[in-house]
Amino acid sequence: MKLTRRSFLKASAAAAVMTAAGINPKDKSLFSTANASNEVDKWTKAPCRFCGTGCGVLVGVKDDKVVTVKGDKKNPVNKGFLCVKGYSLGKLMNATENRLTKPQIRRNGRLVETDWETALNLIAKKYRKYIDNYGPDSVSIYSSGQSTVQEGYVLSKLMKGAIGTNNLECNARLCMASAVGGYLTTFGKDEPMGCYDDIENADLFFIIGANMAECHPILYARVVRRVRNSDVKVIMADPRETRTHKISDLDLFMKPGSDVALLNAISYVIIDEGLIDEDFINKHTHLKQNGKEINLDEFKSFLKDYTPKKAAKITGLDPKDIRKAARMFADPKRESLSLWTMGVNQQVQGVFINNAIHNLHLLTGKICRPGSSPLSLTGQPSACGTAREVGTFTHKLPAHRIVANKKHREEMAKHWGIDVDKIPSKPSYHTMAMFEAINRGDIKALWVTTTNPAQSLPNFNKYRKGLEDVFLVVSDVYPTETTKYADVILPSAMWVEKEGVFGNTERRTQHFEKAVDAPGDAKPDLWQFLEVARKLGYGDLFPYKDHPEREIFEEYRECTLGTGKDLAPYDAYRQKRGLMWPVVDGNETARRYVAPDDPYVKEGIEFYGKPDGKAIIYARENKGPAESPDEKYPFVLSTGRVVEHWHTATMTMQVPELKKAVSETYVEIHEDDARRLNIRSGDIVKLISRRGELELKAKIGGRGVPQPGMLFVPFFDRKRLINLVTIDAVDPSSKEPEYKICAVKMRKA
Ligand SMILES: Nc1nc2c(c(=O)[nH]1)N[C@H]1C(S)=C(S)[C@@H](COP(=O)(O)OP(=O)(O)OC[C@H]3O[C@@H](n4cnc5c(=O)[nH]c(N)nc54)[C@H](O)[C@@H]3O)O[C@H]1N2
Ligand SMILES: Nc1nc2c(c(=O)[nH]1)N[C@H]1C(S)=C(S)[C@@H](COP(=O)(O)OP(=O)(O)OC[C@H]3O[C@@H](n4cnc5c(=O)[nH]c(N)nc54)[C@H](O)[C@@H]3O)O[C@H]1N2
Ligand code: SF4
Ligand SMILES: [Mo]
Repeated sequence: MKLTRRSFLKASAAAAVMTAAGINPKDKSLFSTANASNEVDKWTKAPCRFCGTGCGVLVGVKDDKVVTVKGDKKNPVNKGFLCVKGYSLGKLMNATENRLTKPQIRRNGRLVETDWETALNLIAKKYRKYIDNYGPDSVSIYSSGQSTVQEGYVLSKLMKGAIGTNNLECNARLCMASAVGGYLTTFGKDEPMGCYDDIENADLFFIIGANMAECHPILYARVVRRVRNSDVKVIMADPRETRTHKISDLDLFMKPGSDVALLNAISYVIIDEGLIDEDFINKHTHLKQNGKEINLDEFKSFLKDYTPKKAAKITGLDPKDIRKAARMFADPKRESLSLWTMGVNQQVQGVFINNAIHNLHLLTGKICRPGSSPLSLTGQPSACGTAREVGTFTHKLPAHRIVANKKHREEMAKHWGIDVDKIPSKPSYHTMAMFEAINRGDIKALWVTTTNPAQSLPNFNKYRKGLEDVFLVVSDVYPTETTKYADVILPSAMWVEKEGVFGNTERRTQHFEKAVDAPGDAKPDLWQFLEVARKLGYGDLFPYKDHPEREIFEEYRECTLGTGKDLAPYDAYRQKRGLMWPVVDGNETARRYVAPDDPYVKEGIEFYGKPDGKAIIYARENKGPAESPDEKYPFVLSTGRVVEHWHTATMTMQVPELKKAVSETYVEIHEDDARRLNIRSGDIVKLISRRGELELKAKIGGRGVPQPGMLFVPFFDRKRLINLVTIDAVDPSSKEPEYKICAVKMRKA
């Protein structure tokens, strides 16, 4: 490991990352589109369409075609670099042969092409009929962290303000909900206090449950660059070895689902060895266990169940490594930055693990200063901007408001010019419950936009019937697993075929203009929503005319002012490379909760999400996963990603280089298990869980190596649906599914 680390770091950071990100730096083919040309009519700026990093892209357009894309050197996120997916955006925009270009409706069981008027009238007629006959809760919309801010705002207004139902959810439930739960419970407000600039200021990176090399390559590049300074250390906590480990100084290959035990043990050592910042703890925190206030001594005695020795039994780690990790993290000379993603969030203990990560920062006071922060990495390009900030969840209202809060409902009712009673005060269904309600027939109509649930929901066998029976509208850009079940398919414009705003991990709100026309009759999602809203008779609430994207954004912006997530006027985003909210008096905020950065804080640090300005250190027990391996199902199955593909790969499979690089999914197996079961790389094996089964190729060694007893399957392959096997158990508070852990057996097929 160390040798690779040294040689990895010796290469230029950019080249190292490109290799980790699957790009051969010498291969220029991806960097230009099929009809590449040096001549362009215009360049427009946009955030990348893929991950939540939010890299800046310059889009070169000629004759209404994207002819080239390049990294935007002026964008502080990526300073001109892009990963393999960012570079492929040009090809993606030109790969129109498989695009949906005409609306379709189902007639006598078959999907047939139609015109927009017929398709939209049908949707309005059905939605109206169900609302009138069965009430507003009989209809629903399932949206996305890839929807624009404007799309999300209109959906919220349509569902909550016009129709009067909280049946609005989005795929960020499958992704960021546990991170939201962590920030909310610990700090009283959602979203990170830190920013990417913390990477250049950190001396210790604690990367837990994140494969940054493949999933956040440009942030990984920034970490790699920082790590080349030999004093900077990296701790990796992941049960599986990944490309990200190339920079690791201390590997914690703990048992899947033992994160809380590991983190509690680190807290134990921090307190036991006197590495805490007692002044910080007294001034800025209080402690809680099971809803009751406790003091530091009581917290200490709670942690006695997690001494490194005891935790070693749960995690399978060497107690010495746990101590070492604690000392490295808490070293007063170091600024410590925690980074995590789905390895943490996608567990039934997701919120507790988030709390336990925050604890490390609160115990040591390593927070709210350059280089020290708990920075949760966001998955989708606008999971923050749209899903979390606008709030396209059942329990939320725009600008971090919640439906259960009377004042929040009143504020939004006033803002929307509606009767406050229109907005139901109780959340209805979180995502998995919504699909259960669809199964039961309680929800009769579902509109899916910018997400592909038939491939991405866990335990899909259970939810198929519902999708077959419900009146299903799907807005997408390609035919997908989900469009198979559709009654209406709406061909949609994507990325720079429309105008919008995304919000990334570091609270940076970024604008993109329409650069080219969508192919065929494809239309922007926003236009679709507004048309149907008007056809449903809510035209008065949606009066936007000349420039809907701007008018909607300004309307949304107004309700962010004074809430702590203040946005700037639309034109500021058109000009700038994004701004980090809160933006007050034209100034963005790099770090929240601390003066003078945060305009909401007068002096020092104040966690103003809590009434007393103090964050909470939680005593959280380690309970483990919903389904542990046993004699019958002896393996832990984990699922996730590869750098070349985006989720269900509808888009990345259109780019020949990406398709060729990884054309089908596989199961990673540790060599000891493979030997024992006489399985070789390339053999077809069968994975069987209590819920479903799947045949796929075995892979031993390579970019990911799970620990013995663990298997890992990327979920991008629509021909081999691993979500027939996964479990739909959810975290009891965030309702995020446990994609990372379920029990399976494996045999040669
Ligand atoms: N190339 C690419 N990039 C993407 C995406 C994509 O589809 N493709 N999607 C974006 C989105 S929406 C998201 S959410 C992010 C996801 O980004 P990541 O979370 O980084 O990616 P995953 O592969 O889902 O899982 C991360 C790691 O969790 C580990 N893990 C499994 N079980 C456990 C456990 O019990 N504990 C811990 N600590 N770790 C565990 C796995 O071994 C894996 O290495 O990526 C974003 N970026
Ligand atoms: N087994 C397993 N399953 C998982 C996960 C896991 O780790 N393991 N991770 C979960 C997570 S974190 C996430 S975020 C989800 C993601 O799951 P999904 O959201 O279902 O996956 P995507 O492929 O991103 O789906 C986006 C869809 O929108 C379409 N699209 C693209 N642009 C536009 C547009 O502008 N308008 C419209 N209307 N459509 C557009 C694309 O073609 C695609 O079909 O998957 C979850 N599922
Ligand atoms: S790191 Fe993410 S945002 Fe940046 S280019 Fe790659 S996919 Fe796009
Ligand atoms: Mo995600």
